[in-house]
Amino acid sequence: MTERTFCMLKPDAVANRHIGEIIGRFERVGLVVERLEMGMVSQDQATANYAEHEGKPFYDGLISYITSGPVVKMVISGTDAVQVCRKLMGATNPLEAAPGTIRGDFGLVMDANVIHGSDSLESAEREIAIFFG
Ligand code: IDP
Ligand code: MG
Repeated sequence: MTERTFCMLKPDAVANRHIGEIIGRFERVGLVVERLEMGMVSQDQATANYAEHEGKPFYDGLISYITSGPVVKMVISGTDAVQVCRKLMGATNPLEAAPGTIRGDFGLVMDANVIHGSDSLESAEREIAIFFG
């Protein structure tokens, strides 16, 4: 099924100049970058996006990290886009992310794990609304 998902290159990916290489991986498998915007994540967007993690030990660090520098926000579409993006991203912890995945290849630690991607169609709809209105 054709789906739309939300992906975001986190501040470390932008700071380390990996924008082009990472977006290239999505295009290489045949997904389409429908919308793309570079900019800062507002406090409201950060707390809305990560509401499910409120109260966890890493939450405050996560919010300050995601608002710390420019990110690249994207709507990506294509067949099974949600699952394909998650597969390309790899496991949350770069230590466990397989080589060949985005987090496995561009990340080192959980605190700066390169990329965010919606985990379901429902999350995708919600997150696209948060970041693109
Ligand atoms: P996901 O990004 O793979 O969907 P989630 O469990 O939804 O992973 O966590 C959201 C984000 O919170 C992660 O991408 C990571 O940046 C951060 N995070 C999750 N667990 C930890 C942790 O144990 N320590 C530090 N940061 C974490
Ligand atoms: Mg998640």
